Formats: sequence, structure tokens, C-alpha cells
Amino acid sequence: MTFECGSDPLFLGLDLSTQQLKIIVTNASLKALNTYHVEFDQQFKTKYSIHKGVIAGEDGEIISPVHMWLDALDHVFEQMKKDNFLFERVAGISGSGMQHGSVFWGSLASSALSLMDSSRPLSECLRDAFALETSPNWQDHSTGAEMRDFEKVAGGPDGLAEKTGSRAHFRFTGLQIRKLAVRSAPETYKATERISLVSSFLPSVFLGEITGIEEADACGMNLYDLSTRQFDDELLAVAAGTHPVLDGVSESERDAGVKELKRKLGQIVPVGYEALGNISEYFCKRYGFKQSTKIYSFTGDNLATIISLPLEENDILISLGTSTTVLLVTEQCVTSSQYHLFKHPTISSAYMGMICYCNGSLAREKVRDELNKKHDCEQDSWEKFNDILDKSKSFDNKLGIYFPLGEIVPSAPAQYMRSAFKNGKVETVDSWEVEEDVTSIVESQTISCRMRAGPLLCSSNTSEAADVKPEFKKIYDDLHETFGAIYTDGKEQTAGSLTSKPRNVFYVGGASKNLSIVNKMSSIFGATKGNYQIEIPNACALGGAYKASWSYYCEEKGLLEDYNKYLRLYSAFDNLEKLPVTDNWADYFPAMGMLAKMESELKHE
Ligand code: ADP
Ligand code: XUL
Repeated sequence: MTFECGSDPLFLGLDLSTQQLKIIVTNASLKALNTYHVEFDQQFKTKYSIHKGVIAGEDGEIISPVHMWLDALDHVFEQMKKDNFLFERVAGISGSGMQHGSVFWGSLASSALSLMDSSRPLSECLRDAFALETSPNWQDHSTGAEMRDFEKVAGGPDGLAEKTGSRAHFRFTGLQIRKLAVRSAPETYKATERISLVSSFLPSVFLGEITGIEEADACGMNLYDLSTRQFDDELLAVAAGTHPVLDGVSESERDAGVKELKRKLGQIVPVGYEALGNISEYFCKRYGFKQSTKIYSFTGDNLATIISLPLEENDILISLGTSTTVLLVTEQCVTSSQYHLFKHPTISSAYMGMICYCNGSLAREKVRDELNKKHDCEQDSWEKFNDILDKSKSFDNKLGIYFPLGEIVPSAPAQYMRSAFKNGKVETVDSWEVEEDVTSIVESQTISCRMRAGPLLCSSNTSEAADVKPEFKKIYDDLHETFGAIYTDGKEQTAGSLTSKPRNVFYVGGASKNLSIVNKMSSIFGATKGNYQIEIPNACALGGAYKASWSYYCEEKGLLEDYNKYLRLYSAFDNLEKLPVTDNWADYFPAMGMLAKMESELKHE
């Protein structure tokens, strides 16, 4: 084990994800000292009949066994014990759980949790604690009927997004609750004493009592109202299966249903540093934690990712993995049915915007493969692709849309579209050389992010053309004159949203290693401060450990320290190297007009 001697406090950050449980250990200087993990398929495949951590059922149902997570927790702690891990030095624990997943506790849960016998494994102690032994997983697609119900009641996708931060999604917890209550197992719903998210399940186990749902992660339920910061009664009625219009019940049945679901969900745990309580005796006796070990609220995995860095307002983190995920910190409560808005997990006034695209790396790989075939290059090489990209300096009035898979944003089936801007008009082009596709795919993917991030950036407050910063006035006026009003996802872009710029952009994930792609993207985004290519191994677990450490610090000092300021007390973040980027932001104004026009012409099923 690699721990220095002494009695400095240690912090644990857990990450309970689809395929594994990971624990990272940090010290009070935010140094990651060690990680431990268990892969579910490696350890529990036969016991729980899982494949890639889940069980696929009928009609798109995807579930995870809850007992497996308890086994996983014991397994990792046993591993740590064998490694002579100093459990007694742990001062605080926090972490993350995959978003949207829920746990349905039964009537025996509270007593089982409070009476856990440290000589027996967790799963045995909590054998009778669940009304449902499986948890709906975020990959589930079985709630089509519920999706329609939620949007019907909330005034369509935009109405629901305006209230809760997201339109209805199969995986969102409110829909999963309604499915259980109305369709799949009403008896189980009735027998459910409490409902946790994955992120509130783990701290409940640590505390030995059921804790409430953490506020930022609550935004992934389609039940939480961003403006009141509470669950919304009407949406609760839908989830409980007691909505007068949908379910034909009386007002009093509705009220009883809402009250009952509120009780099952418990109080929301607001964004903050206060401990939920101390670790339960079970863990002290079984593993040697000290009784004063604090348990802090856990949050969702994407939310934990953004707190693994001191991201400030207008900073963007782009994950260029198989898919592309854009995470953005903002104070603007600007919702859209095309992305998600969550409360920020450590900054009470802020939000996290999340845009998920299906067509990221795989779409670029298709272009690369075709290019390499044409030029007889090695199949997996990015050399030729990068060479072309590096040579393209500014926008050449050609743009493509590359959706080999159906896309989430904008919502559209698989298709391709190529267009050129000529004589003041956007004209469809049947085909062009694959070399054109290289620049075009990176440009259009970036412009899509830029247009959707725009309204969330703070300078987007400017709604009148007259208020646009003088240096941007001419390009904005030209854009407006050529393309007229520009709409993205049904909403008109304002002068401010079109001319806003991010502060920093951080690139992570597989394709972020490709500096040609990253440089091109950066030149289009026009970040005012810097662009960075970074690697954050175990980001969700690390974010959890940092949250524990920050919370502990605030509690010790008895004051709320700004989260990012706290992270910066430790200089690790100041060594990031800026990418040398040529800013071509202004050149890409016509590309925004073009993309908006092209998206309006996409085929729909
Ligand atoms: P995941 O999203 O599954 O966690 P990664 O973050 O590892 O995966 O990203 C995988 C993707 O990264 C692959 O689809 C691949 O196309 C892309 N990738 C990896 N290296 C490069 C590179 N040098 N240039 C462009 N794309 C790359
Ligand atoms: C986010 C989502 C996934 C899960 C699992 O909305 O469904 O990212 O959080 O990682």
C-alpha cells in the first residue's frame, strides 16, 4: 500500500457504475493515493446472470441486481483489507452512482439497515430489505407509454423540460416509477417503503438508514421542479399512477397518491457540504472505520465528473468517447428539450448542462476509413485525416450532417446531408470527395455543440441585437441579414446566444488524444481563456472523493468555502498546459446559419 505514515485524514470516492464499483482514495491535499475496483461480470456473472453488468428483459427492459452491488461493496472492502488499507484514517466518504437508476426498499428495510450484523456480508444482512431486488438501469427502453403520459401532462417535451430540465426519457426515474405503479407490478409499488436513486442507495447503506435523494441527481427523474427546488405535485401524481386525467382517479385519490409517493421519496438533500451522518457500526466493526467517519451525499456520475475539476461558469468539458457528451457549468437556467439541465452538485446557484450526441467518434471513423481506403493508407491510421484537417484553415462554405446512427440532438433517424452555401443560399449537394467530409464532419459536430451551448453561456443574456458587443456587431448583423432568424431545436437564437463564447474548453476521452481534431474544434469554439486536452482517470470516483474532502473541510472550518477555490488550494490544476489554438470563431458564423437551415430539412420517421 502506498500511504504515507501519519494521521492525515483520507477520503473515499466511490463510483457505482453499470459494469463496476470503483473506490478511489485521496488525502487532504486532493492527491489520489490508490484505487480499488471490482468488475461485475468478472466476479458475479454466474451468480446474478448478468451480461455487462445488467440483465436484459422483454420490451427493452434493462435491470441491475441490487444485491450484486452489496456484494461488490463487500468485495472491494475485503480487497482493501487484504491490502492493509487504513480504514481508521478515513474521515469522509462520498461518491457517485449511475444516473436515473432506482432502488425500491421494502417494509423491512429500516430495521434491516439498523440491525446489520458485522459478522455477516451486507447482502445477507439486507436480504429482506427490498421490495424489488432489481434496479431499472439507465439503458432501459421499456417506458414508451410513460414517456407519452409525462409529456402529455406537462405540455409536451418543451413544457416538461422547462419545469424539470429535461424532456421525458425512457430512463428517467419518474417514468420507471409509473411503469411499476401502473403497469408492471402495482403490488410491488404498494409494498415499497422508500425509493432511492443509485446515488442515495450507497450512502443509505453506509449510514444504516435511508437517506433522501440528492438534489442535483434528483434532476434526472422528470419529477423535480428547477424553480421551486422541490418535487412537483402534478408530476408526482403521474409517477404514482394517480393522475385524474391519465388514471381516471378522484382529486382525493390523487392527493393520497402524491402524499404517499412523497413519503417514499423522502426529503430532497439540498446541494451543500453538510454530512448526512456518521458511518454505521457495521462498517466500523467489520472493516475498522472509526465511528466519526462522515458520510456525505453522493451524486450522479456525470455530475461527479464536473466536480473532478475546478470548472467555473461558462467552462465546458467535452468527452470525445464513442459518443460525444458536453458538460457545461452555467448560472443560466435555460432549458431545452434537446439537452439536460441539472443543479450543480456543489455550487448551489449553478447548473450543469449536458448534451449527449450518439454520432461522435464512430461517425468520424467512418469518414476516416473511407479516406484511408481511397488513398491506400493503413485502415486505423488518423494520419491522412489529420493532415487534411490541419491544412483546412477556415470555413469554406460547405457543411455536412453525418448521422450513421439515429441522433439524439437533433432528434433524427440515421441519415447524411451535404450542403454548400452559394449566392446567399444553402443548396444540397448530392456528393463530394471524401476529403471534404473530413473537415466538414468535425466542423458540423462542433457547430452543433456551439449553437446548443450558446444559450447556456452567460453572455447569452443579451437578447437585443443592439446590445451585442461592438466587436461582434458586424458579424452578427451579416448573419442576420443572410439567414434571418436562426432557430435551434424550435427556439429562436438570440443575438447574445449566437455571439457568446465559452471561457475554457476541456477535452477528455478517446478522440481528445487527436490534437488535429481538438485544435479544429477549439478554433471554432473560440474559448476566451483556454483550451486543454486532459486526462482524468476515474473522474466520477475522483469527483466523489473531492466532494467528501471539501465537505469535511467546510464542516471543520464551519463555513462554506467556494468549491473551486477549495480545489485550487492544491496547485495540481494550475499546471494544465494550454493548447496553441488559432481562433477562427468569427469565420464560422455562416456555418451556424447553414447548420440551422440544414437541420430544419432533416428527414424524420
Ligand atoms: P468510451 O466512450 O467507450 O469510453 P473512449 O473514450 O476510449 O471510449 O473513446 C473511444 C473512441 O475514441 C473510439 O471510437 C475512437 O474512434 C476514438 N479515438 C481514439 N483514439 C483516437 C485518435 N487518435 N483520433 C481520433 N479518434 C480516436
Ligand atoms: C446520463 C446517463 C448515463 C448514466 C450512466 O443521463 O443516463 O450517463 O448516468 O453513466
